[in-house]
Amino acid sequence: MLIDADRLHIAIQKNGRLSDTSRELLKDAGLRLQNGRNALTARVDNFPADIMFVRDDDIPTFVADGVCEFGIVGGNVLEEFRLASAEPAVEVVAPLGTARCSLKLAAPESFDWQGPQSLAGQRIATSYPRITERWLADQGIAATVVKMNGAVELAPRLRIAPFICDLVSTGATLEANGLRAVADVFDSEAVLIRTTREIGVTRSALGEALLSRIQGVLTTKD
Ligand code: PRT
Ligand code: ZN
Repeated sequence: MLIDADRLHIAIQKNGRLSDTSRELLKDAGLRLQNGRNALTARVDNFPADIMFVRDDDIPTFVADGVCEFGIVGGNVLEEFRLASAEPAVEVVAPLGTARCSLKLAAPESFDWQGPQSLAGQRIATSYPRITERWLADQGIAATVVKMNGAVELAPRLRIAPFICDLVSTGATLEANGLRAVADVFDSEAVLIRTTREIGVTRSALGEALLSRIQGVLTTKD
């Protein structure tokens, strides 16, 4: 797609826990999307913007690279991206209050947890290695972090690692896998992000207009 200088490009998750609320927010802000569910992009027919439907993990990169001026992503994914980048050219412009969850350290239910020192020299499986490593450093604990891209809660059973650091909302998944949360590592919610790259006068003005519409929606929801 041609990235034209007089339109905004907004990245949202294609399918997943952020998709419905992201679409809803844009709709409540008055943006009418032309394409249906299965398209990879959608033109907005009453505002100069195009929507890109992507994997959530790609959203911070797209916004930092300036491919999209705006994006909606989980604070956890954004934080992991920031810790991985030398100069992450992205800023949070609005916390959205949706997709709330916490990255938690969990141990087998039967484990005699004595506090973070119980992790010394142990292995911890997670999809968020940098956030986990930062937390360990803050606690002054040396442990081995093992990156998994999914099914992290299976790690103890598969003997990959006795501990995990994973997202929790209800806690049902931990319980179903014989695990219990022992420490809070990072609290997350969906956030609206904007590129800090130079985007020119027209798109800057469009960005301000979009942001004020979104802030209007968020205020009425408070
Ligand atoms: O395909 P794509 O890469 O785009 O999506 P994804 O599969 O990586 O992400 P997705 O849609 O599962 O989650 C997107 C974002 O939603 C996450 O990055 C978080 O910011 C947020 N979120 C909120 C959650 C949860 N709640 C959540 N509960 N993400 C994942 N979970 C997992 C949790 O890890 C557990 O395995 O859902 C499972 C159920 O949780 P419990 O505690 O309710 O049992
Ligand atoms: Zn993802």
